[in-house]
Amino acid sequence: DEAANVPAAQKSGWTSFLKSLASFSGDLSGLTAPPFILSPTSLSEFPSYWGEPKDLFTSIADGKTPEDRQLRVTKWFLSTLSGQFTRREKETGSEKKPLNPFLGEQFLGSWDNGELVLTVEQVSHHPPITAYHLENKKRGIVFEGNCAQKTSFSARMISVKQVGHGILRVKLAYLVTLPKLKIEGLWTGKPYVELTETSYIQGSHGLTSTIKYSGAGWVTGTSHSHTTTITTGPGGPTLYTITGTWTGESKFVKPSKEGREGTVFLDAGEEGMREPISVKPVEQQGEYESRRAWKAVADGIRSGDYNAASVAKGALENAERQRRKDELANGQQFQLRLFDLRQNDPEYAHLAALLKFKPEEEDSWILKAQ
Ligand code: CLR
Repeated sequence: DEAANVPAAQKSGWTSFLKSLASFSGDLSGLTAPPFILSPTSLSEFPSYWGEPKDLFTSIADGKTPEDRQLRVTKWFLSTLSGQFTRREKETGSEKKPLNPFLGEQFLGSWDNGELVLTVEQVSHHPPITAYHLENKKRGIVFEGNCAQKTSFSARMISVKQVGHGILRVKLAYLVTLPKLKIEGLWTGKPYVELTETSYIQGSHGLTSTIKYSGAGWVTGTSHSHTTTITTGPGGPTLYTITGTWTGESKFVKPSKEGREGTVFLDAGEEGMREPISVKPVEQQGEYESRRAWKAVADGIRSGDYNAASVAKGALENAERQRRKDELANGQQFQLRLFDLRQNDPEYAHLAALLKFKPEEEDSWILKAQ
């Protein structure tokens, strides 16, 4: 029996779900999955992973030189990955299908008593696009961006291309591109994420971090591996090389400056380095805030009352459809509440040009917090 992790009563549902995947490409949000694989958390909460290594994020502002800052930005980025891509599976035994945010859904929270603040808004429902803004005003540091996913299915895996990018500003600006992911373990009913290919961090001063991902049975044979170089520009001379896993330890290796070879750059597995976001109690949240809006659905999934969850989900989705119809009938357009859409952002164009990176059509705009 291959699907050992699928509850007996849901095996046929899982099989037809996998079949529907095989003939599918686009966004996964529309697919109906069996209950055991549903998560009670909305995708609008995911940008909080960027803020969890809060001290590494804030300390980017302490960087003294462009090189020092490039190392700090790279360290913070790498330290977010195990939260983003392995923690859910570690905690619940498998990756699950998050709730699909409604248009205008918000996720608001903070760290350090409101010093580091996260603002998230779902800016498109079809296709799903999430905008986020993470800021420590006191330290003058902002990370802002948008994310969407393009999924396809092949070789028993879901491939997820992340569309979107973030820009980090702390005196200088950094363009952060996002890795592609593969969802493996589908046949056994225990999906998990592996990262593939390459992502970049391009500084406006010219330095480039190139992060190459590999997994088990690939180059290093170890899952969740990366090799990162910091160069004077795309294809330029290498200042630092860092290798290891993005869930555990990474070390400087040859070639690196200043005799750092062999020393530890980051231990992403370190206890207490990532802190979950603080969010207001549901009763005090606004009507568009994620956990308030999805409460009945999430409660149903958590307690195993999938019928209640699906009734609540249907009610929310119908109300949303009705809102869109009303807007259409009144000749109105949905107004974003927390972000503004800007076409052809010059800062992004400049950074992308430095990276010799051709932004994709759907990614040539940026969302800025209002
Ligand atoms: C969202 C943006 C975050 C990084 C991130 C982490 C995990 C990804 C998620 C993104 C998008 C949704 C995702 C998830 C892993 C699994 C889940 C791809 C990119 C899919 C939709 C679940 C499929 C599960 C089926 C097998 C049921 O910054």
